[in-house]
Amino acid sequence: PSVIYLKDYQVPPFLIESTQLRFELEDDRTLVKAELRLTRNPECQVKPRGLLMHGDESLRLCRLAVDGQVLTAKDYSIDAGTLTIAEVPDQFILESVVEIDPAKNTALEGLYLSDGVYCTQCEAEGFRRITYYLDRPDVMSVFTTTVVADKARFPVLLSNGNPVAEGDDSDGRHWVTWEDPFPKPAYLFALVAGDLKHIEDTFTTASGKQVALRLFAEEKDLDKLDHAMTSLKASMRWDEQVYGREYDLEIYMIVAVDFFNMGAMENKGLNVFNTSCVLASQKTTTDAGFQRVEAVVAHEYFHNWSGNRVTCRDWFQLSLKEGFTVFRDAEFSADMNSRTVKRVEDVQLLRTAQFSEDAGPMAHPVRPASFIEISNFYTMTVYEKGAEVVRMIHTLLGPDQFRAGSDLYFERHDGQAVTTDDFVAAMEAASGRDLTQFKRWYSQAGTPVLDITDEYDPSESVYRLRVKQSCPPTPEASEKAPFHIPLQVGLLSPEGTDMPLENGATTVTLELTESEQTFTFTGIPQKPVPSLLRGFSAPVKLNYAYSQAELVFLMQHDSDGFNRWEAAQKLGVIILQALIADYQAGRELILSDALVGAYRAVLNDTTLDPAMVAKVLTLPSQAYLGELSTQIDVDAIHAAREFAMNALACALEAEFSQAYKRCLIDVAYQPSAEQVAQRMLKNLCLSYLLRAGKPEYLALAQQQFSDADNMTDEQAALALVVHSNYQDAAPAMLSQFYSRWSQESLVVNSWLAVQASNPCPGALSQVEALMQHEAFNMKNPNKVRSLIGAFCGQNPVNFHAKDGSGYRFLADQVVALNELNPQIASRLVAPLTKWKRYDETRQQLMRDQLQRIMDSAELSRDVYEVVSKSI
Ligand code: B3K
Ligand code: ZN
Repeated sequence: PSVIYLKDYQVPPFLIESTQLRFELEDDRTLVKAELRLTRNPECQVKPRGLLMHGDESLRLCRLAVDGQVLTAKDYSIDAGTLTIAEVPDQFILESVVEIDPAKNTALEGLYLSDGVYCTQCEAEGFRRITYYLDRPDVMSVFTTTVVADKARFPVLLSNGNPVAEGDDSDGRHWVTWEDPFPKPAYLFALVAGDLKHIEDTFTTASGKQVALRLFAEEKDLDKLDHAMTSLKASMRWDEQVYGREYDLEIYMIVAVDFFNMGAMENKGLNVFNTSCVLASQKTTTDAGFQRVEAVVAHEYFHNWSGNRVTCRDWFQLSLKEGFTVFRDAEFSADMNSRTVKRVEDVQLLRTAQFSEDAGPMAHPVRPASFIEISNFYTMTVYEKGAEVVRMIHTLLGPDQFRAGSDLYFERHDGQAVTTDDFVAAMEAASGRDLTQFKRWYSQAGTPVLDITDEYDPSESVYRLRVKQSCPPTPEASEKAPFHIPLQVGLLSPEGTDMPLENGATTVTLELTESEQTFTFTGIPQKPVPSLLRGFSAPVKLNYAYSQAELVFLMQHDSDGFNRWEAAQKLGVIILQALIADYQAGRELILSDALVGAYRAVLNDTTLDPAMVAKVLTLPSQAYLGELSTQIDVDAIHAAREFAMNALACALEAEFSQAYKRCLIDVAYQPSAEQVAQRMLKNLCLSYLLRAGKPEYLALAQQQFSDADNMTDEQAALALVVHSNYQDAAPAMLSQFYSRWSQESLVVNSWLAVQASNPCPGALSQVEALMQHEAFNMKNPNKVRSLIGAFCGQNPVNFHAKDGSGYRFLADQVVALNELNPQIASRLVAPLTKWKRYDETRQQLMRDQLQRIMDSAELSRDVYEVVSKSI
């Protein structure tokens, strides 16, 4: 497979002014007729005689004509992935008819069938599986699409834009024509046909335009669409208020499908969603699920501007739309719920999943410089780190200048396909700031490390922070130039109050630009405790030698909510790292009083947000502790955490029990921030209580399981018991849960995931057995993620079993999936690629399995790229 480089970018020689498509959906094939108005691109220097189009090998060409003249085999050539017409005029109509087979499409890219519903996924390069085309984002065209199908079985026929005509044919078939007036790249094309039902609402935009909102699903799921509708309307209002962006078509549609490679897709006017990101109901969906629906609905809606109206020039610019849109959806969620909780959750994800990507063989900059398969670059780095980069611009510019920059960006580039440089240029122009050095965040991979020391001079009342920045080597570069890093800082007095700094502000943004810098604070009357990297103002690792006492102090007094949580995490890290070392050395494990005392104080403080109490009382995760280790000792980390949690449970049993009772809710269920917080703390308390060693707490969990009127409480009780020492109680609860929910596919997914992530011995054979269960389907990505993905990603102790059984299992599944669905196969393989982080025996076992995959027949580009780069 060949490597594609950003530096080789060239403007397209041809443009497509208009695209007319006609889909005839038949049982054993689909006919796709395309009529494209092509013209030479005036901006292209070269004038090739011929035309090169993208088209997957699976297309069966039936007819090809230029300006009505049918071409014969001598006029064109077809090879793997392209069709070349030897000679074309400057402006012409290209007609083609191809035959495709959606029913056989298990890759779920292009046009495929999801449980009897036709749907499409074209980003990034799926459109070339539908017809021959210039399938690149800088070719934007106006689309008119007619869909023809059997009326009884496919009553609903949808595509992008507004419906303009429809009719019935005499043979029981019908058709609908859709017109999308906004030029778009082919990756935003969508088509849906099926027996779907919908709910409907309207939205009136700020300028008074009426928009019809229609959400489609199978009839049995129609009662699970209200939350998505509420979220959609809230997103539309928020984008008007915060970014001044209005919706632009007469109709906005969302369709829920069960077979989908990722969360959702922002096709113009016709989003296609994984059911897991759009359906929600009290009985079947957890609070986290509700929040995910809200966030993903918003994310896809926000793409209408950041992605669709202004799109990417090429796929190296993917973060232009994804980083910005993730930042936008994160701010939306923060406004709708608790800002601090949202920030904590995002940082947890970034510091585990993204930092480990940045430290692994697939590390790449936010704007990658090369790729083999673009599908492999829909990553935590492009999305989440990309969002952090936009957040840093927001921090450096402040909200008003950032908004001015965003306005200018949309004004300058509406209807264009542009680059991350264009985005930054708009921010620079609107603010007058020079972001030249800042742009290194787009081109250099790796997680910067800040080493900070300080000194206080009482005679001069001066406090100094010395900051060194460095960045480890990554595959694209071993030497890194210094980053421009906004470091938000506050100083706490010994009484725990914020000291006034510049102009009386209590938080200042230090701008790091050099590898070593000293920042001096004058007029500091006493030695302060620094609160560093407030709000996690940059995606970096920070080292500062806090004492345990200082961390407890910050937990109690820091005015920055994020850093109060961070202090608890840091305290947890220090204590757990000591326990890990004790475990490794065979010493007795003893829990520090400091942690018990700090936890007790937080648990007894009823003025705190219960969600933040729950976050603070959750020890650093296995994944985060692994990420912080030079060599990951899975068993020691697990043992240390288990010991600490058990000891905390015994020491604070009474407090946990009281807090559990305080959090019981006696009013009707709402997925509101307030109730979500109470359930979160309640279930955290239950998790500790189950470790206190008293059967009465098992009874409490079982009672919560049977009495729950919502999925959050029901599922928490199930997972906690299944993962606990009460192994005898688990099977009955699991089978009760399954028989209750066997008809709810999404709930069954959580049932699979609870078993797959069970740290108790025997999880692998359980997973293998479940692969034969009626509930499992290797062709459905949600099932694969819930079972195989959860075992390999969320069950470190079992996945990393010393006999290599977990690794062998994963390699088997990757080989099987490589044929069915390369994108899913390639995502799944990630845990094996991190082999360098483990002990020598495991390293060898993991590499053996990577090699086995490598040696297996016919690797897809997706799997080939990831495996070859990590061996
Ligand atoms: N843009 C899509 C992701 C497409 C992934 C293609 N392999 C979803 C999103 O980020 O909104
Ligand atoms: Zn997106």
